[in-house]
Amino acid sequence: MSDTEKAGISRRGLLGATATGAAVLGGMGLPRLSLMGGAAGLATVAGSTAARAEGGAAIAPGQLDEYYGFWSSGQTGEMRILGIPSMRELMRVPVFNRCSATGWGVTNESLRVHQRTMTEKTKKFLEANGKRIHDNGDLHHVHMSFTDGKYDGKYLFMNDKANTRVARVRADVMKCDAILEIPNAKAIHGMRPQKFPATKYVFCNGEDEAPLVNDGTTMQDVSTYVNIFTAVDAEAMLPAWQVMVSGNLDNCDADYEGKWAFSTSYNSEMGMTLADMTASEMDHVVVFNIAAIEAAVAAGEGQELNGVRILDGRKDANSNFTRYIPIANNPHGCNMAPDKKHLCIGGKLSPTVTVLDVTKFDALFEKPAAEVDLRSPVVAEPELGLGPLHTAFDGRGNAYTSLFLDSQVVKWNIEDAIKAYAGEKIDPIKDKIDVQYQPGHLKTVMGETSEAENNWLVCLCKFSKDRFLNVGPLKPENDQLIDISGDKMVLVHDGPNFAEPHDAIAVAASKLNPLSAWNRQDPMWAETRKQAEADGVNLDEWADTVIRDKDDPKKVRVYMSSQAPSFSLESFTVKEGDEVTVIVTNLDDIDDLTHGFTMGNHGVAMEVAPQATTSVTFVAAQPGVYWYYCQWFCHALHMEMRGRMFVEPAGA
Ligand code: CUK
Ligand code: CUA
Ligand code: CA
Repeated sequence: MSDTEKAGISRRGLLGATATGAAVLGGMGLPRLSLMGGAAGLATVAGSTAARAEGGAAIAPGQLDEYYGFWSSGQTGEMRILGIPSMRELMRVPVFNRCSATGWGVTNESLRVHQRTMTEKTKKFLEANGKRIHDNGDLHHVHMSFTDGKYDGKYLFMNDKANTRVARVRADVMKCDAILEIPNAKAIHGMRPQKFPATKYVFCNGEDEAPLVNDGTTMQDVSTYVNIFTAVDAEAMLPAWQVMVSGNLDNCDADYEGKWAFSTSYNSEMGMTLADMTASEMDHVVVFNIAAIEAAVAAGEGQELNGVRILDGRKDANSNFTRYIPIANNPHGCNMAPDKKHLCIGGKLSPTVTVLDVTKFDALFEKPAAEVDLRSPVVAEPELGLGPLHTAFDGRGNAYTSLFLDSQVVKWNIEDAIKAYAGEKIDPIKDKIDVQYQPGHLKTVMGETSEAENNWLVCLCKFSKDRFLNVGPLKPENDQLIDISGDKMVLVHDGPNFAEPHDAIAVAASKLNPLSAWNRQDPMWAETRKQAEADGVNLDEWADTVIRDKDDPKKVRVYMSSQAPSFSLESFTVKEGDEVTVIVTNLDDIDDLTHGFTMGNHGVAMEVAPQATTSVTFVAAQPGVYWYYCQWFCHALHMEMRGRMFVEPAGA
């Protein structure tokens, strides 16, 4: 429940109130969501209706949001943190991308994260292309780790469809600490953490099919193609097991009992062309039986390939690992309701959402698949509008489905839909609202957990068209904030966003408590500290040592400390062609005192946050003087925080 609801005041009522009312309410224990009149000078969350245009919900300067919003960024490859309800962007966390500001993708610490679970094949492939890592990604889904069906504030997991990867961000420092390239699968799309009893696994859908042994020998023979479902060990960030399935895998979710995972499949046809992929009347939802899979893995069933045990859960294998529930052709969204019972499948090509009662899944596994009614868990199938993609939930039994083609969000009641399916004369649709335009995912506050709230809905629109000043042929997306506290949905904010948030989650601020300074012993630089120790350098003190490697004289390590407004070294000398590693420890521990290290004309820059040790390796260019400087504004004398690298001719 939000502060506002606890205070017994409807937010909708507040939205129309005056500045005077705000002052009064401000004294009533409403610390964050404030009201405003036109002249109050606050950052307005503009209302969409005439009445609300005069005022709106706002977060005043200096006031904090009630919720963290974790946003995916699609092809940008990073995770973003927004405040809800202000929709202010708070931070960008580079993950699969190369970040100019922080040095992610270039610093040694980030390269280690990237390379930790890279296959030999990938390494060879990248080296052949003159690269050390893939520095692009397609990050569609970001989800937090769970304990007992609730967000536990520990990790955030995210997928990379482009390079078949899954990454983890530590919520204590909001940095990525693991990137796993999943073997045997292709294009990780849908991805969800296990909800109960805790996130032991992260479930990962392989969207594209390929030969199981993908070595070029059977490329043209599509009968050798398979799709792979992977469970990743969330703590080790290594694959735990895989299941071969019939049909591709799109979105997925997990139940509240730790028994099932489920995935939508839009290509049960295993077609290679659009015509082939939409040929059937029906596709399916795959239900994965976790206990049966774990038992088979423990018994050594199936086969091992690239270090992972793979079970055959395809249709004609008649295993007890999977069941295929027929669903109208080309479904998309896969959303488990906070009532712990109902799974909602977005019809996409069909105007319906199919509601499955997951407590009826046990019966599907009691007999061979051919002997059970695979549609028996269907308890409702309301017709909601055109292009239903994803569904979000509040804590009152309502569902909110995005209608891509209709450019609307439809609010409907799950129990009413079940009654209507059973023959009662009742309309499950409660409200519809136009959104701008073409929505994909939509999110309520903690609606993917057992703690769904009833206040906000974020709708991630794929097109903004005319909603903002024209910025050229490439337009921003539009993340809209909708007030769902009352019977009618009310649009309260347009939030332009860069390519291309697919998904987001909203987490109560109380669930998280990120650090303001790094721990010196953080595993992120354990390796660097070990090297420093071997070099006889104490990183906890003012360090100003330049060391040439005894075994490999081309390698130079430059140890520096930073303390506003200076580096411990005003200059250092290397030779042309040397492989130079600069290690900077920020001895400042004051809140927000981040330094940086940029080496001029070497393509090198990195963030050095309070108490952090970061390092970067580069090859010294042609002889001459190169200035390095702190690029993170830190002090009145920040411009003076610089030094010289002297590069001597190689032969000298
Ligand atoms: S998918 Cu993008 S709108 Cu990748 Cu979750 Cu549905
Ligand atoms: Cu240190 Cu700017
Ligand atoms: Ca299909």
